[in-house]
Amino acid sequence: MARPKPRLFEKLLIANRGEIALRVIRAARELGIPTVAIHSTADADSLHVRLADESICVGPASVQQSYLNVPSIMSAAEVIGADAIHPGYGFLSENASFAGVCETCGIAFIGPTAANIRLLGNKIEARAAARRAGMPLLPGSDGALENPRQAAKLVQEIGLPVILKAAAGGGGRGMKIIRDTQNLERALEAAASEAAASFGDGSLFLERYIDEPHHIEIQVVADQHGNAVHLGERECSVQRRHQKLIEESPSPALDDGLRQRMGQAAVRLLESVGYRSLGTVEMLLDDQGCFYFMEVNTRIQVEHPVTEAVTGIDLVQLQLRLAAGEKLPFAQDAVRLRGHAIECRVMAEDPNNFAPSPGTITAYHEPGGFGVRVDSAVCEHFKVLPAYDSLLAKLIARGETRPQAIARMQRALHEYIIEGVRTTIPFHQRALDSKLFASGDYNTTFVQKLRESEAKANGKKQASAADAQ
Ligand code: MV4
Repeated sequence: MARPKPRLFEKLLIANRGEIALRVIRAARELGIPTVAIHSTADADSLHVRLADESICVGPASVQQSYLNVPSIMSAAEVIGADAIHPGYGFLSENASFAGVCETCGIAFIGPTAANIRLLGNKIEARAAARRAGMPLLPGSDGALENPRQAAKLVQEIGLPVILKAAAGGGGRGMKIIRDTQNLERALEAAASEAAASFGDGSLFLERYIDEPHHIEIQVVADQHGNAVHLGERECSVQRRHQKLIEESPSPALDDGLRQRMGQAAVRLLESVGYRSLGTVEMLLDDQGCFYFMEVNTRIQVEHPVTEAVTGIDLVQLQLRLAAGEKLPFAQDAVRLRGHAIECRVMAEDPNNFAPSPGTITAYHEPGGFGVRVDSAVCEHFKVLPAYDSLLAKLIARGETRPQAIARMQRALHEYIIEGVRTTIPFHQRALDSKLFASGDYNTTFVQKLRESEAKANGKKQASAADAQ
């Protein structure tokens, strides 16, 4: 009788909620790892609590007192005997001191080291590491800006427009585009004080601003033995105010040569800093096919399922194995990207102005069928609470080709029934029906261009309706 393989971990605490908590529970269960859900008082009956092996309340509804409450979460981990914590995304997932507390307590943080997070979470340090690793950078300041005179001299050398970014910012927070130098000094002061107020660090850097770029990210996986591999890219240009709405892999903007160059640059950067776990290197791609480093995300990302769909790799199970010290089970030349995947983020928001739409879901039916995946924690009588983010579900459609993936996504969007709150489903239907999306020739101006084309079409309709009267 073969002895049962030892578990990777004795008990995994998931320090998150919603669909990503469910995602981690599913991956852990298949690996035979018992799971513990933490929850706020508002989430006592939620699906991730019901599907975990154990659960423990860590505080009241407010995130500061529950999902961000490090003393309460660490006490829960100690009391329940967890030897590993998965932070999911958001919340504490990129909090270096939380990762450090886990390391100090001898609890495995399912992610990179605290040192990786600290270095790459500082955008100035990350940019310096990217430069040392030979990754293309946009012309910009070498380190933090010292004073307005230095900034003005740099702007003269680089040329307008430039963008000011906070070292402790990221994901669009703490950014200011400068298109003329009239009020450069005032803009610097405002950006520094906003950054100090928001992030506790007013350090700024600047770089040349690319108008209308593609926002491309490369998924990298790295073990604790110095091996790192990239798993292709995700096109993330369909976004509004830095909130991604639709992602796809592969990107229609990349050919194999560009994919290889961007992937190798991303791997080289993360290898150079001794990175471990999953990591995503965000890059800007201009209309000449040149790419530039933007930032590194040191967590599993919302949009990881599109990479899973085209690689066949369960990224959360891989992340758990890597955290337990296993070596990467494949080398770069074994990675095969096949087919095409699209993800639509179904948010409880108005489909036109994206205003949050809290409330109780009164009717719910998920799409399904071949090539359709729904990652969601919505269940009967689900309450969309203003205290938490508005993501209801991620709808992923996979096809052998991009047109097939689009058609499947359109079919799935029309099957989705969600009543009681407004959702972004009508936005996704319009986006996937648009010629712009079908062409694949879009960038970060997609949402604006879609709106313009709809206004034009409506204008024509109104004009012809007026003519018809
Ligand atoms: C940029 C950029 C153009 N030029 N940096 C940084 C955070 C990330 N989420 C978006 N970021 C950008 N950095 C340079 N030098 C364009 C973006 C960008 C963006 C900027 C403003 C408004 C929407 C945007 C959407 C995607 C990317």
